Amino acid sequence: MEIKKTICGICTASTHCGINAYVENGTIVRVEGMKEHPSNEGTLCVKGASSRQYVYNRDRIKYPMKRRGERGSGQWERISWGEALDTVAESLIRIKETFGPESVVFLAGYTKWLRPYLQRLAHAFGSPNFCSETGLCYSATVVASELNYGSTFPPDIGNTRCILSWSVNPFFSNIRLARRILSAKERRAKIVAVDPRVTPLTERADLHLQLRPGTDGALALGIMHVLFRENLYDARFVEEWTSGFDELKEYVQQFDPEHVEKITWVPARKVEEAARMLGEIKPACIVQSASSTVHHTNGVQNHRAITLLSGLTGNFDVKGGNWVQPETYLYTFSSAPTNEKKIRLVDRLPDLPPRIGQDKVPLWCQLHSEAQSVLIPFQIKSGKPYPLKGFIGMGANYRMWPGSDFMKEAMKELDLLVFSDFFMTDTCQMGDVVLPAATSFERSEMKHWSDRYIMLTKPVIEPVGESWSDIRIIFELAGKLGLNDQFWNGDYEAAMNEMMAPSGYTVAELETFPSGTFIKNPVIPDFKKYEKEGFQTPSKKVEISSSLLKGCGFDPLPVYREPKYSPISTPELAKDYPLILTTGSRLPMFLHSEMYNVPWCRSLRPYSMVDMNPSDARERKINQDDWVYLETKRNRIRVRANLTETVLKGVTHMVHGDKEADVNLLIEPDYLDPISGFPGFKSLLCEVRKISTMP
Ligand SMILES: Nc1nc2c(c(=O)[nH]1)N[C@H]1C(S)=C(S)[C@@H](COP(=O)(O)OP(=O)(O)OC[C@H]3O[C@@H](n4cnc5c(=O)[nH]c(N)nc54)[C@H](O)[C@@H]3O)O[C@H]1N2
Ligand SMILES: Nc1nc2c(c(=O)[nH]1)N[C@H]1C(S)=C(S)[C@@H](COP(=O)(O)OP(=O)(O)OC[C@H]3O[C@@H](n4cnc5c(=O)[nH]c(N)nc54)[C@H](O)[C@@H]3O)O[C@H]1N2
Ligand SMILES: [Mo]
Repeated sequence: MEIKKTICGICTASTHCGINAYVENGTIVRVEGMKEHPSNEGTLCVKGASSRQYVYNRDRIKYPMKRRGERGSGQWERISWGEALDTVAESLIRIKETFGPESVVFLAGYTKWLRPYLQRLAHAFGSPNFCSETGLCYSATVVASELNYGSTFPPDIGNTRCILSWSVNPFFSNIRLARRILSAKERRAKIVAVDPRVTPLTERADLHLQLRPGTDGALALGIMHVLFRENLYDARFVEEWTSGFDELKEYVQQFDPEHVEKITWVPARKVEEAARMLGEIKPACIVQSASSTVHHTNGVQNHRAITLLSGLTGNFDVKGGNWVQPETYLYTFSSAPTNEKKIRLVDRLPDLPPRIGQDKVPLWCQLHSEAQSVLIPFQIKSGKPYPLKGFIGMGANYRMWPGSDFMKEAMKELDLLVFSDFFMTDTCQMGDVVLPAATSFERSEMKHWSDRYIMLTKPVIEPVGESWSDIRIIFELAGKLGLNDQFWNGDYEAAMNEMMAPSGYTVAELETFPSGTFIKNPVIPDFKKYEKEGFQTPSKKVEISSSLLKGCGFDPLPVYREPKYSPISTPELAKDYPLILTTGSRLPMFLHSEMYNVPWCRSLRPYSMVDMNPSDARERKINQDDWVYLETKRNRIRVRANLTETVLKGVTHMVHGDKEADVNLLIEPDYLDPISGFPGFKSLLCEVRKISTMP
């Protein structure tokens, strides 16, 4: 038996735990967390521990396959890789000649590792339409902080004395982050947690602000009100480095804690307490969610208000506060610079036709170099501003979209649907050609961690069936499309060497560190860089009043507006649908639509459930585990009731990605934030009705 080093590629790019794979006769017989890896130091969560059931799952796609008969009829014919790639390349060239290269969409789902090369393929082919899950995850938070500060600013948790955790549940979503927050707590850092639900983090916090979903902006403005009233803000920073402060001060007059309590349900004295902790304890940092605050129709403006708290309290770009660090590779700062942007061919975008969404969410497109995936189904249906005909999806899942049935129907109108995935999902079932992808255990990839750590993995087993790594699929397809010269003539090692060139590392050197290595020459940014360069905004200042928003006809201040559907904005609707619905809070054993087919994970939640407060249940004569309809104005799904005090009275929660009860059927496809195009996944109105006779 050999112990081989690799990573778990299942959850977030910032975690990806180090794994020891015990391999016997070419088969993984056991996995454990890698002790020497700084990301997890020997630990693994339930998903990583279930790796064998994931890799050797009976749903794995084993061979390239071509559709026989009607789309979606489930009839497939095994074909060779050669035939598969020829078929796809011929169709792509035909579509390109008839409709132009822009009519092909290249989409990466949740998986990150293949993105630089898939975006390169899209742009080299001539299509501006590379897109990903960032159309509804993370990027809107980046846009919000760029509007304010011209950059993002990750928290310096290792040196902080106070953490304002604004809608993160790392015990379920990111165990690496959870461990770092716990270490800070051991050093007696204070924790203020903002979350509408009770979570393992809020239980460990010094103060929990349990707000009504979607009212984050009002809460942040309420905290500002107290900071200004009690002179707890950094007047020198404000004076020297911000524009629009006086208008903001005037605007937040109305957000006194009592008024804020009415909007957000957070007791006034807790708003005051939070402001005092944030204003008085230095340094303090904000830990932001990758998505919860921007999964609202008012998300970008709410998130702007939250992030402004950092500058206003003098915690921006300081040790132990939020520290501006440019991403080095795939959304992570490792201190080893790479050529990622260059390899993505982002600089070609201005010369390519407009991206999907450039007409509808121009500001988001200006600040984010992808097409807006959420808007794909609208463009398929309308054919405007130009038709879409082909779709290459790597790890694509139509249930990601709000109004998932709308996306599914739209996809059926395309001429070509190609998917690569590990598993035969119901999205793959709709395809014309399906390609088997290799998991992190079967491929070689480069990884960066913010612990200033880097690793180049090697396959620990032969690929399952005839699966290939996505990169190999991309490189070979590029060859068939006549783009070999832009793909290092098929040499992945040469590509990685070019990627890593600015860091001074080569593949050959990294191969000598099978479990990875701390960066030898870290490039570490200073603090308070703005003192030399100003901020990367048009005015070089912190734009409390945003010139870019103003230019696009939006409110320049981070004003608070109610979610599009709420008891306050739509009281009539709230009569029929009196409960607030938030969706998609993470569970530790599932990842979106993934892990439901992995027995250990599934056993922890064997059926679909909606979380509701016991008093709401009592009013509806609903008991634990009863079958109910979870219903919105648009649709209903059948689930079982889970009675829990983790949600407030009046609030319900349902996970997303469960194909037996897809909550995205309940959401209108155009229930979106007008600035980012992000869906309002987390502030909806619903009702829960007991099913008395089972259909
Ligand atoms: N196990 C597991 N881990 C994951 C994922 C997964 O599917 N499963 N997904 C990954 C991905 S893509 C992402 S984006 C991250 C997300 O990571 P997190 O943001 O940490 O996790 P979430 O559970 O989505 O959201 C955090 C909290 O936001 C709260 N919340 C809901 N609505 C609101 C609101 O209106 N305001 C505020 N302030 N809070 C609200 C929820 O109650 C929840 O506790 O997790 C990543 N990690
Ligand atoms: N209602 C609601 N909807 C949501 C959310 C919510 O909170 N509420 N959250 C949103 C967010 S933040 C996100 S990030 C999205 C995520 O949504 P999706 O991108 O749909 O996420 P997954 O279901 O994890 O992954 C899709 C597919 O990728 C495959 N896959 C995984 N890794 C690889 C790989 O390396 N190669 C290939 N070829 N395939 C791979 C998986 O098997 C799976 O079939 O969902 C969004 N949808
Ligand atoms: Mo996400």
